[in-house]
Amino acid sequence: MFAGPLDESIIKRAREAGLLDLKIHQLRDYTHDRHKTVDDRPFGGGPGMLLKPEPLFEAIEDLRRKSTRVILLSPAGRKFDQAIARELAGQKHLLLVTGHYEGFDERVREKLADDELSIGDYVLTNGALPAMVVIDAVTRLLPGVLGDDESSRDESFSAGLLEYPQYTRPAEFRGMKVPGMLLSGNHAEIKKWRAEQAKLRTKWQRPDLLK
Ligand code: 4FV
Repeated sequence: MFAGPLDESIIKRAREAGLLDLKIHQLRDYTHDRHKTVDDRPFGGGPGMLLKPEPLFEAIEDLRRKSTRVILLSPAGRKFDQAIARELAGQKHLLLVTGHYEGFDERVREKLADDELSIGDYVLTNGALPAMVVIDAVTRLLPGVLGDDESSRDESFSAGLLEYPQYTRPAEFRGMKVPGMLLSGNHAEIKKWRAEQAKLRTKWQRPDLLK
């Protein structure tokens, strides 16, 4: 699952530049039975399978260092957002534990997790996608990853607001004109107009952000 999304564009460049050291670990390497078993049926019955505690405890205890933040990805986690992405970008080592099947044995959550994140209130087939989302959002905030022209300075959520409307050439398309303010060259006025637009759009589309 991880081959592809993290081997392209900005994330790929960050890895090649040594700004991000990303390793994917095979949980089955932390099993000792012939079938390399990582899952089993839930006690008390119920559908599906659960990730067993032993391989996860061995893997996390093997990979965890003093500065490590062990983060479970699951629908039960706190909602991941830009503020958390900024927080995680300041950490030295993140160990992301991706869910699979119906989830984890509860003892993993109780004993090993420093944090638990959800990327949204919906259920995915596995935790790899949430992990990629977190890796992508955090990596682009690492110093040196985004070039000047790709700055993360005044983008959506940077000031807790949605981004202001943006336009590029042509100045008129099918009778739709770019707002004159943006063609004025008056940067102080443009900055004010953009701040206004960001507030207006947030008020309309995401009033919860203003609260
Ligand atoms: C999920 C989420 C998520 C639940 C069962 C993986 C799936 C399967 N993770 N935010 N939403 N995980 O749906 O983080 O194991």
